[in-house]
Parts: sequence; structure tokens; C-alpha cells
Amino acid sequence: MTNLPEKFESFNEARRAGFIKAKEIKESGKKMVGVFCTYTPVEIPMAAGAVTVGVCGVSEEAIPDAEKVLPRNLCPLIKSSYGHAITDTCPYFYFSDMLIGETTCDGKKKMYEELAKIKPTHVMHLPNMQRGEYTYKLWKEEIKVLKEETEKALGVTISDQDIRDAIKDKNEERRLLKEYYELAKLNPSPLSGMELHQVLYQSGFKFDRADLKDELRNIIDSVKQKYQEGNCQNNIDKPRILITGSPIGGISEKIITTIEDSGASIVAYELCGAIRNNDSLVDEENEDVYDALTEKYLSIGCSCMMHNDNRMEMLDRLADEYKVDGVIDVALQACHTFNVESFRVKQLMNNKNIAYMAIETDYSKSDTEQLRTRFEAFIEMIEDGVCVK
Ligand code: BJ8
Repeated sequence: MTNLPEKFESFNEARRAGFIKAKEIKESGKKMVGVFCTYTPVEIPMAAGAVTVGVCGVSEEAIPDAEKVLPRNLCPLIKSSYGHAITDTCPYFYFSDMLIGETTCDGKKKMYEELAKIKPTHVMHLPNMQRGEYTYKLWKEEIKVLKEETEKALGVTISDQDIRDAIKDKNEERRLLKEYYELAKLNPSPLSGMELHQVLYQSGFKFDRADLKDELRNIIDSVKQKYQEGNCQNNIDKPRILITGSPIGGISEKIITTIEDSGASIVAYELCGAIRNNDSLVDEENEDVYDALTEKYLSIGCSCMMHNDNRMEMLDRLADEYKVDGVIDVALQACHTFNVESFRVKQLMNNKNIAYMAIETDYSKSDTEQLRTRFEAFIEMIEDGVCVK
């Protein structure tokens, strides 16, 4: 494990420390809502006074149990989430009063059917496309339905003002996260790929909103100060890499550490939990809070959308803004949408003369050395000035 500086420690441990916090939250009478996807407008459960937490599985331990019910040839994120749910080994799932799912990929949809048997689960009907008036109306209506279902499940009333307050609160967090990850635009980047990832990923497990924002402010200021003092020599002359694709929470060590050990500097994550969902804010000026939420969430560029131009536009822009030398496109095993879409990402990067490689992997460590060999070759070719296509 990369040695993270002291300031990063609390983020490094946030998910684990959050287990105890989650128990305390429940004991204090607060409600907890488990979510699985970036399309979930978390401002709704936040407006209900609930704490939201990501319940996507990130370890392989629970997968054998999941495979007693689910097929083996399924995304590890889905199997891990389900396995932890049925074995009571995810405290966040255990403490959740309600789950919010969404109709993204087929595997997740079918998992929600099973999860609904053990936990109150509301599944939002997410359109398969982002264009058109009907699509917009459908998603806006779905957000209103979510508000009603959350009220029923948690026994509360949610006003427009509650939602407005939650929008402001969440936007403040997004602004800080964005300020943080944009530090990696500096050349050389002042952050290692793991430092970048840990803060983004683990922020979701810091439940005291004020503390989270203070800690983010502190860490941003401290990194800036160190940079000004010339304290960031690690990443000089290293190829700058952007990671895109499926969520990497369950494979962060295998991917990030192996890539950086091979001599590169990861400067951007076009991923959920990172840039994909924090890049744009919810419009605080919009008088209709449901319009504001609809616009923000419907624009997220995930491969489960048909005509996923928003992801391509974002990748195109990020590659320029972060002065990227290479893109590594990560698809989790059996994640068909990201796998299929990798062809489009490859074409985009080929046209921009940016080196590109795609990998497919799961939560096991068995392919670590094989990946290392491929990453080393990729990075070496970038260093030799070869644009890998
Ligand atoms: S918005 S990326 S969080 S759906 S579970 S699609 S890896 S086969 S997680 Fe996702 Fe929402 Fe999109 Fe983001 Fe593939 Fe696995 Fe499905 Fe997955």
C-alpha cells in the first residue's frame, strides 16, 4: 500500500472508520439510505435528513456466496454488493433503512429484484437515452416519485426548501472535491494517483458534512502550500495518465499502484465518484428544484446510456485540460456497456494522438502481474514517444 502522508490518513481510513460512525448515526435516531449509482439524486434523501452511503461492494470475499444465487459470469461489483448484503457483512447495507437503485445495467436491475426481498428498495426508472423532451419529463417525474417514496419509507415530509438546502450543501462538497482533483492539472502533479483516489472515494464515508468540508479545505490548502514550496518532485517527467471506465473501488490497489509503480503519474479519473459526477453542479438559481436536479443528473455520461456523447465530450476536454499522455480504459469483467464503448473511447484518443489501452479485470488479484507487464510496456512506449493505438 502506498504510504500516504499524514493529512491523507483520515481519508485513507474513512470507509473503515465509518462503520462505527454508521452505528452511532443509527443509535442517534437518524436514518441511513444506501445508494448504488451516480444517477441517484442524493439531495432527496439528504433533504429527508438522512445520511446517504454508497453500498457497492468492493471486496472479493463475499463473491462465492453471491455466486450461489447469481451467475459467475457477472460483474464483480454486482456480485460483491449482493454477497455482502446476503451475508450481513456490509455494515452500511445492514444499517440502511432504505435502498435506492436505478435501471442502469441489466445485472444491477436483476440484483435489485433480489435485494428488494431483504430490504425496502426503491428503483428509479432511469431512461436509456438522454435526448428529448419525453426523456426529460420521465426523469423529472422519477425524481418526484423518489421524493414521495423516501417520505413514505422514512416517515418524513420533504419540502422544496429542504431540497434547496441539500442542493447547496452537496454543491459545496462538489466544489471542494473539484478544487482538489483539479490540483492534478499542475505539471508535475502534486498528488499521487492514490492520494487523488483516496480522497475522492473515501469522502463518501465521512458523514459529518461540516467536518468533511473542513478536512477537504485543509487538505487542498496544505497540498497547495507544499507545491509552492517546491515539494512535489515525484512526478516530474512521468507520463500523465487518465483512467476511465467502470468504477475501480474494488480494484484500486491493483490498478493505481501497479500503474504508478510502472513509472506513470495518474492525473485524472473519468469515473463515478470522481470527475464524472462532480464536474457539474446542480443549478442553485433554478426556481424549480426538480428541474435543477433533472438537468444535473440526466447529463451524467455513463456507458449505460445510448448515444453517450456526454462521456466523449468530457474525455475529450479532460485529455486536453490535464495534458494527458495516455488513457487506460478499465472495464470490470462482464460490464458490457463499458466494454463495448471502449471502441469509441479508443477512436477518440487515436484521433487526438493520445496513447490508449483497454483492460478487462475483476476483483481477484490473479491478473496483477499480467497487468503489470502490460502497464510497463504501455508506459515505456509512451516514454519512447510511441502513440499506442
Ligand atoms: S453511473 S458507472 S455508478 S451505472 S454494475 S455498469 S461496472 S456491469 S457501476 Fe455505474 Fe451508475 Fe454508470 Fe456510474 Fe458495469 Fe458492473 Fe453494471 Fe457498473
